[in-house]
Amino acid sequence: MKQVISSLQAARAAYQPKLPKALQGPVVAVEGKPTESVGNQKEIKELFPNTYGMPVITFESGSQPVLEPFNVGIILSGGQAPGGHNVISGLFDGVKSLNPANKLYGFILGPGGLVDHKYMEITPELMDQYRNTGGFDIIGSGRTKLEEVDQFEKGIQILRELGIKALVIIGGDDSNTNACVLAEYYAAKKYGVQVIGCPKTIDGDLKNEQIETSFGFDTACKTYSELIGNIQRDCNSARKYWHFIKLMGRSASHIALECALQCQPNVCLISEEVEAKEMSLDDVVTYIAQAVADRALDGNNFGTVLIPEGIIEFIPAIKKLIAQLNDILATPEAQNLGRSEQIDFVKSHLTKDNLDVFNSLPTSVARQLALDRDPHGNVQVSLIETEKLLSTMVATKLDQWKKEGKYVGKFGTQHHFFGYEGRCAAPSNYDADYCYSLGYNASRLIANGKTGYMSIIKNTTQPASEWIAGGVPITMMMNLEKRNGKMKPVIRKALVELDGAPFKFFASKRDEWARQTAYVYPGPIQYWGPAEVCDQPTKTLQLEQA
Ligand code: FBP
Repeated sequence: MKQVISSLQAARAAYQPKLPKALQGPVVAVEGKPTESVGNQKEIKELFPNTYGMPVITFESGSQPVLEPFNVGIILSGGQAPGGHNVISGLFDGVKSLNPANKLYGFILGPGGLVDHKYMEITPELMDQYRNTGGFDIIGSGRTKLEEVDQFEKGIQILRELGIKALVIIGGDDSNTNACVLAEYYAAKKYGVQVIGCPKTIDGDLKNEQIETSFGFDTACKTYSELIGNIQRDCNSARKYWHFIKLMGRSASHIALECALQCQPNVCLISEEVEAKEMSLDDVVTYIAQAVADRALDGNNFGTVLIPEGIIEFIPAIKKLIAQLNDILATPEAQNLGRSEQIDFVKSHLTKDNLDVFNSLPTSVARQLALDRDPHGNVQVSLIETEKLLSTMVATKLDQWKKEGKYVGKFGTQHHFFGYEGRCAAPSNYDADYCYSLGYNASRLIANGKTGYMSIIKNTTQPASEWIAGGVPITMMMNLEKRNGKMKPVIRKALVELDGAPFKFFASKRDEWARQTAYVYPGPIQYWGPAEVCDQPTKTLQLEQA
């Protein structure tokens, strides 16, 4: 189906994303030393005998061997993130540059498309409609977990039928973990199909020494920051509301922190700090209420509060409760029950401490924690209205303080949840270039016969020509963690580091931002204009790399 396109989209379609210098011509793969996983080395090595210990790869200018024509498959997995189409266009251009007869097939609606044999060829005409656009709609995405042998075997049938030599899986930590399991399985079976991962997620939590940032984080944070800036202008104009703004990011608070660095709100909660300080829900509420009361002393009955959506899971008492709920829900008895029976079953199996916490939560929150899980076993935090929960509890506390003569202001509230608004935004120049490079680079990993690797692009705070392209073995990022009641090999999630430069900078400024009105209004993403306006990476990345 041909899309109806806006004039901005038409102008953006003509944008040629930048590539690192090394990828602008033929490459040679330079191998580093053998690697170890970040944790549980012995167990991970046993689980991945064919893909463990491989070296980190860096591409340098060199000569590319001439290859027979081959076909490649691509899957978009999990939540949308700006730049997905550019990974595909980079891969498309990369495989075509190796041999124009090469074909790229997209599996429809995520990993399920591979298993159910639903696919389409990505033709040049189709590709050209999606260059530099947001969204994953070219082939769609899905959250089916690829982890069963039966799925892998169904996958190999269609891969063979289509003559596919390599599969590229674009996903977050869970999807790349599954990509690695698939790579290992196909390697062990000597099926001759390579599997390459690409680091995607707006959450920003798929990063480590080798991966500077996951794609989409830059655009999503800039989109939310524009909206937060607009709210702050409104807030500072009317001066009558406290805006409680929940921001996506299932576990880590990277998005909230980046938006705080960009917008300088009055309050920004960081889940990792809440956990480290062992704060209770009441401590969190008191912290916000104090900021409200302090500003009221200056006559400022307005403000902004940023809340990471995963905060509830980081409050130690609730975290303990969720861990036990996960174990209870993983038992066969629990899985055969209806939803209302499950609640009773869960309650009858909780320890006294956990039951007390469970009973203290509003019913809707307790039900969310107890029942709804995504296919990877995660609590669906985006469905919990934490912004309303916290503002209601702050209002109760302020009423109490008013009675005690400790608070003199007025407390009107508005609520917002920014998540889906940013996940399909048209990629910023940074994400357009970064994603295109990740995809193009994946074609070079394939050409060099690699499997079980993730495509990586580093040095991205420098101009694109100086970016460094290569690959990291996925096993290197793994350790064992408990999932659905069992220890599983998974890529370690990167949470906000409290001794890292972005958090430290925020912590050094937040008291000033809390009391004063020090708002910054970042405005919309710009595509054309001076580099300091259009091409800046996130503040998080700039502080990390400084
Ligand atoms: P990924 O980790 O798959 O990229 O998705 C992250 C995310 O956008 C979270 O921020 C959010 O909690 C979740 O997806 C929402 O999931 P869904 O798209 O299924 O509603």
